[in-house]
Amino acid sequence: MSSTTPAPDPAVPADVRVGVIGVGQMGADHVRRISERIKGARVAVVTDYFRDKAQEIAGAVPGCRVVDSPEELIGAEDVDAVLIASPGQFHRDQAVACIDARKPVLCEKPLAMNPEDAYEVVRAEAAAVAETGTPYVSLGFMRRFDREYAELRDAIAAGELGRISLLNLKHRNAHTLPGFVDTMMVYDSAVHEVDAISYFLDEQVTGVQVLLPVAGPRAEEGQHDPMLILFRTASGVIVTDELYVNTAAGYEVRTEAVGSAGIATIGLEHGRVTTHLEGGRWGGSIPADFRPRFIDAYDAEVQAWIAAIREGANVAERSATAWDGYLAAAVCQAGEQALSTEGFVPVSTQPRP
Ligand code: ISE
Repeated sequence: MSSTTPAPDPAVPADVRVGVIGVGQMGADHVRRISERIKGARVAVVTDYFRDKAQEIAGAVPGCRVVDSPEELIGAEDVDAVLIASPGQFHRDQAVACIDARKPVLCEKPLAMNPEDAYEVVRAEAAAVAETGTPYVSLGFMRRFDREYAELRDAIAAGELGRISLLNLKHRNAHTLPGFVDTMMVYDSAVHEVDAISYFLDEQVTGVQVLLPVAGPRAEEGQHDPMLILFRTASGVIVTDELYVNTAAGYEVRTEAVGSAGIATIGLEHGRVTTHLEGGRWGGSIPADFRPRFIDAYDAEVQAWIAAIREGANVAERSATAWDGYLAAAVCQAGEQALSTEGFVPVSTQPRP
């Protein structure tokens, strides 16, 4: 430190040094978010399977360095907390490694690509909590931080809509990455609706049925797109979830809650509507993908995570937890089985440790 650089003020806690595993579409967005908008944190280390990409992302962040592996990042002295944004099949091992290193971790959904792996994370955290009293895992179900989701949940909880009979959900992407087959549509896309059902209704999904309509014009090999998933909850609510991941139009996520006293709809994000002065048309635009559509929810989720770490608060009280991730994986497993089964497939779960 030069003689002209003021000494750090001991009264102001240093920034949380975040290590980001995976700097593809989602991870790079989180690096920008932490670097530009999140208070009290900075990205200190990144790693990615594609080192060139990691170098490119780190190069835009002052003081950020690249390491060769998730293990090296998790063990790094200059990493206080870890954000996992790698592909879902790596999340179990990386989350368990963070728990073993006693470092708080925000793991992007899904927690794992099957309930057995997700349950391993739950068990590892339970053992760590028994020793330290501290939960370590926050799960990236960011829709819980969406303003409209929170408002709808409060309205349902307050009884404003009466007794809920149906939720009609729509989850539309403009396109998906190559290889995004049916099981990915369930574990990586529908997983958001699975968590949203518990979030809105405060109860668990007990059965799943999948209906495969006529394929859309852009369904890829191994993909039934669109797909209709039916969920049944413990109290008998039926949820319809239209998954359409190659619309080519844009990103639309909608919820309609049908109750005995009212019907509420969120996700009708129109933004600016323009009347075109020629051709007698009017219209607006559709977000390209989840990053612009849920930017505020992602920001709120990551800021809540960093604030909990800086305050020494219980991160599990500020976000979805490893247990929420396990329950979602168990429902997704029933959904995966329902892809090739007629009727509802029951959801089975392990006891909570
Ligand atoms: C992606 O991983 C996300 O989490 C998006 O929110 C979801 O809409 C998309 O389908 C997933 O692939």
